[in-house]
Amino acid sequence: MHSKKFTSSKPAANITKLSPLGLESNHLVADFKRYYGHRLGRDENCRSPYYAYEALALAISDRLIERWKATYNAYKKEDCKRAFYLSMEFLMGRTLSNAMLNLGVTDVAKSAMYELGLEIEELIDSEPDAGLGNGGLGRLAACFIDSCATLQLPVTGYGLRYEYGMFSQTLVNGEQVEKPDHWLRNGNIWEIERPEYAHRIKFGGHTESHIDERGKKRVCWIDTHDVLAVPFDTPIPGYKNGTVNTLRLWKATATEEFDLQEFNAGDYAESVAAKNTAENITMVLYPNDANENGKALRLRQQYLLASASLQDVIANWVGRHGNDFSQFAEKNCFQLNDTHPSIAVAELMRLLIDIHGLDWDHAWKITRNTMAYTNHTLLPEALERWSVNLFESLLPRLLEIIYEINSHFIAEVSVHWPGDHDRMRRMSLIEEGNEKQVRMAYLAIVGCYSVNGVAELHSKLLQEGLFRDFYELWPHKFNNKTNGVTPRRWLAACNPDLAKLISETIGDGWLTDLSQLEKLKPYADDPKFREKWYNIKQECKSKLVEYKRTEMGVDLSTDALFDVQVKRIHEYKRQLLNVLHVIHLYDRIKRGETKNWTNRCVLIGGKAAPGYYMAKKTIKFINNVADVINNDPDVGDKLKLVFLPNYRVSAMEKICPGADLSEQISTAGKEASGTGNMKFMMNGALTIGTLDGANIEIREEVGDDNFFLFGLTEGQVEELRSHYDPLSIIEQDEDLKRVIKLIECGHFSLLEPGIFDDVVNSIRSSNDPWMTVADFRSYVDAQNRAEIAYLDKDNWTRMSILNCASSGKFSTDRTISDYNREIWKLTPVAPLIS
Ligand code: 26Q
Repeated sequence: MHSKKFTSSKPAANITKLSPLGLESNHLVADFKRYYGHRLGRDENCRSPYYAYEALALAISDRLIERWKATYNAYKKEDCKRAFYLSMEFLMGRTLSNAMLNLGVTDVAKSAMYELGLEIEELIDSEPDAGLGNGGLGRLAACFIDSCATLQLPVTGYGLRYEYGMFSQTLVNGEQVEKPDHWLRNGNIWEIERPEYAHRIKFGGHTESHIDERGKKRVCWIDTHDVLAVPFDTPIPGYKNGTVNTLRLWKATATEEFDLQEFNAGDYAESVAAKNTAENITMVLYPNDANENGKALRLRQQYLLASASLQDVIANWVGRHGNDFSQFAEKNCFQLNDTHPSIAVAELMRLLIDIHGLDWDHAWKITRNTMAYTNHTLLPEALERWSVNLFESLLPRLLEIIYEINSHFIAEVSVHWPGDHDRMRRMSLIEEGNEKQVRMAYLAIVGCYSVNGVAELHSKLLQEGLFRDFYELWPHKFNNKTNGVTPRRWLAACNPDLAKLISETIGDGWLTDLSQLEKLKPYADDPKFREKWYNIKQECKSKLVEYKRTEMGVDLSTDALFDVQVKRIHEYKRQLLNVLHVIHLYDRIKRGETKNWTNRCVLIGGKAAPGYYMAKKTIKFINNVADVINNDPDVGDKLKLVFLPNYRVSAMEKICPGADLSEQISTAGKEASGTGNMKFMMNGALTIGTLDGANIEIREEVGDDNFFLFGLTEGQVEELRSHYDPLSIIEQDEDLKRVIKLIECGHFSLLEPGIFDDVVNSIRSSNDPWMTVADFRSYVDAQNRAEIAYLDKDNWTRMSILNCASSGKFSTDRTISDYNREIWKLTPVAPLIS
């Protein structure tokens, strides 16, 4: 049949050579039609915009893929140093509009769709969010890889391809009800499965050691239950630069011999069912929930990510350099996104020693020169620990290696502080006690050459507090990298009208050099510019109102001050303080104290971890208070309180352009950085905030006159702790007393007596770690200053412009340049156009 004999299964160049795809409207229209009609098999009777989304997405994806290959080839040819961002979370949100922006085809695609009678917004909105993260840490990873591609840095993201992402939040009678997020139900056109690059991951079993032919001790990890990690790759385009990097997410599947073995045993149905054990590993994203700590499945996830990613990088290395690892550390580095992937420290040691035959010292030198760790929390209770017993049964070889790292490390400590046994106990990677625990943060610090916090204050507090002993031992390892957000998604794409005004005024250089927004500063005093700015903000507010009206049937007036707090619900973030203030405003209205009143819409959104009792109570509390206020005819437009359900990336894209006031009110010293604060600032909201996390740097950039500061400082909070007396604070504050009374007398729980007792008790307790009551007065005063400022529309707009103009520092392009200059030291590489 075939006249030609194939000697190799490798595709010939004539198969892989393709001519470049056009970026004009007619090219997109033609490709769209082909995908819609042929690939997807739809016709004019199909009413769902989802298929139109898919057809356009496929056309856009083709254009990414050709650039992806060019980037891949350039990195290969240059043999450049590479970095790998290891993260259990990549909170990507939607892809289509960002991909079009970065390819530079936003307007062309819009008119192409228009020509076909389609509204592109509708297509964009039918894409489900890739919600593979909890919040800040996961979204930071997504912004980082966007900036890496824009800066043309050879960085690959490694993560997990959860079948179910962050749960979707619904409200029933004001309470959060979680629904599974089956985001892959209709497929995912952006990913490419690459089974040929799968890796085998070991679990369980035991170790045996023997002396090899060269007299060296070798350890084998045997009788394991293996699973396969299969990569799915997603293209990550840079902004209009031809670079397309890779996000590689691992899916766990059963191994082939697992199938055979069980099949031969005769239990066909059971063996197929047992595949679930393997596939379960990447089934679901863990919510950030104290109740989920210590779960074996989470440790399996972490190890699968670390092992698969390291094996992948090493396989690549060995393919080029054989077993010569002498240059490995010069050419590779791994950034660990919190301790979640920090088992990578021990896994790299295992792979180098057990698989590639390096001796301990050589392997340790490589490990310590390739790994870098970012911390994202100051809460001691959030530091990851794993039971030694669990480790022993799941990852016995890794536990041995951790013990050996520890014994070398403790020897180092005892040289530095001879006889200081208390310090050795404090610093040990193993916490002694009833149940021995592995301290993952310490493993990360010991195994990495760089340890960073995510804002100036946070990094300082790590050195002085949580990691003090380690800072004294290795001060050179510690550094700060203040977070950022990508201005492409968080200004250009989500607020196109404002972006257009900015570009018309100062040119479009700001998109890749956000410090250029400074050029807007003189325009803050230009009445014409101010009017344009004001009109755009009002338009964004209208769109937000419209979005909420269709979604939840509430009507808001855009004349009101839009006061927004969206973030995970957590006591330290103090959504309760916000509600106390709302109740105080309500009380003022009821008392008739409404002279010089500023109408206000308070919008609060966020998910509570499913097992976090107080967070869930807070949601119920917000909804009950909202119910009373919004239905009281005395209140009318003066005050509205709305809980925004199912807060997620795509919701923030609609919310942040329409915010006037950004609530960043955590107890000082508790929020590592915050990144929502930056998105709001970039879109011209003013901040009301404490001296916490990146708020401090935001205030430094924009100036105290354009920021509503309140609250105790971190130092004052710690000083007050020993003699905190909320009851006397309440007693001395008439307004606060009335607010507490209203809650206590059941005003917001008439049909549900006592349901908010725990809420009131928590803030009245002298052990309240978040000291909500301590900041009440100062918060109310700051809110008052904001209200008065808002009455002067012109001056408010001026401050809004100055906030945006001062947000240049908070681009992840700046953050990533800092990481690169001080930690990774990569050289940018432009794609190879063949
Ligand atoms: C832990 C154990 C078991 C299951 C889940 C987890 C878990 C998951 C996610 C623990 C923590 C997280 C996420 C933390 C996070 O998002 N931290 C935030 O990181 C942002 C980016 O640096 C900062 O801006 C925020 O201040 C910080 O709270």
